[in-house]
Amino acid sequence: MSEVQDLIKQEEQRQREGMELIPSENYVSKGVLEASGSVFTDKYSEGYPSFKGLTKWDDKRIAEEVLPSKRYYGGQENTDRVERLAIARACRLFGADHANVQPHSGAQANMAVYYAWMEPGDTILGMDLGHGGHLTHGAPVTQAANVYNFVRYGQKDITTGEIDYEEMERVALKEKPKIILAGHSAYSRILDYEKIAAIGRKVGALLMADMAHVAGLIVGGEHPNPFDYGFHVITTTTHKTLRGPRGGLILTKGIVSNPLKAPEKTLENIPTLIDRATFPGTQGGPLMQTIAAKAVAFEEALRPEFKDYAKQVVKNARRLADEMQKLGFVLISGGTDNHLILADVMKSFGVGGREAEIAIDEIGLSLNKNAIPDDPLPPFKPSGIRLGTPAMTTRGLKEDDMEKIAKWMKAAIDAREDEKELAKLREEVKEFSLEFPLPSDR
Ligand code: DSN
Repeated sequence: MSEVQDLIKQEEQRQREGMELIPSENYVSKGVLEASGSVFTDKYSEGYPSFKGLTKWDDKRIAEEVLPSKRYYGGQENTDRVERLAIARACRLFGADHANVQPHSGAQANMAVYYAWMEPGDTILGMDLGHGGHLTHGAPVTQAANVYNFVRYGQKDITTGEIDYEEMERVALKEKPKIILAGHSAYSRILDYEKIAAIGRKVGALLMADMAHVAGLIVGGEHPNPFDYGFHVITTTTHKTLRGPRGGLILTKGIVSNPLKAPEKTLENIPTLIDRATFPGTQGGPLMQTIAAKAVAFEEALRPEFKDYAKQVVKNARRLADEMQKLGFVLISGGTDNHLILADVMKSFGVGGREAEIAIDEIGLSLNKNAIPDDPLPPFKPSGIRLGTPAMTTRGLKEDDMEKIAKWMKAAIDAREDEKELAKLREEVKEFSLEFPLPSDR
């Protein structure tokens, strides 16, 4: 135990003395951290709580009212109430009819949707991993790619990030996918949900949006909500821009019915189909400590100040992109409309993404190497780096601080073989970072 405690202390120190630039990471509040480490971790709660007679708008009543439990184990009076709170808050955040808060991760959430709606061999049209899509959108190394048939769309022009919607439509008409999947993990523009939905309707596909990266921007009002364009399902993680615990979430439109009875496979039954596909379809017991932490994070995201946070994330990213370009970084899609930046460091400075990641890490700024679209280099030594502003913005950094961050990154790349210079830069980053306490230290 003492070794682990030591490592926790060391990680706290690393986080305090550096800045997190990885766009899929964030720093959670004390409340989220406490719920994550609470005694809910001890509880088995297979099954779902029901809302019988309760509205999703009255947290006070949800927190107080104990209903007969429908789970497979006893002792659920608190787990039922905490899961109901998480569900109700998630629905309010995204304008969903139903939420499944049990997926252990974004990957589990996506698997549950595929399993709920498709048969082995059915086709999904998703964004190419190499053009910004995600592993779970059909990378050949995944289990899903061995069960389902993935076809792809990508960017038409990587200098602007424009998606090739004509190609998307052509592929959709030819392949008749059961699901059209909008979403990405390394793309810095905004998808045209209206166009995607129109294509989906033409071929009768389920419209699914994997919003893991931009979920916080959607609830903060900075990005469009796919539900407003007729999407049927949104999956997301809860720990990126949404700033909750590490986990997954599935939001649906449709009729919620008893998960113990198999409903017909229709669009309106999607909420129940997905509940059944999550448990018992693809998961066992939910992580109740994480569900409690999700409930805390969702309440934080419902507060008006979360809108200010989301706005600042985007402002910071735009400014950081500008400052990086001034220093010679070549950016994929020429800039950003969200929280994320993808830079081709090979083209910019003749340096690989891996070397850049190591040098920048060396001075206390964490980001990740990343493939650029149609990267000629292999995934472990790609041409690019990926970074973003969700975590820095939580620490309290504003637009003018982005100039410093961009300069430090460039200086680290330039000094990548100069240990003395890297050590000097590390001290500067440390001094700066300590001025911005972690939320859990405030
Ligand atoms: N690994 C996540 C990311 O960094 O984007 C996606 O799951």
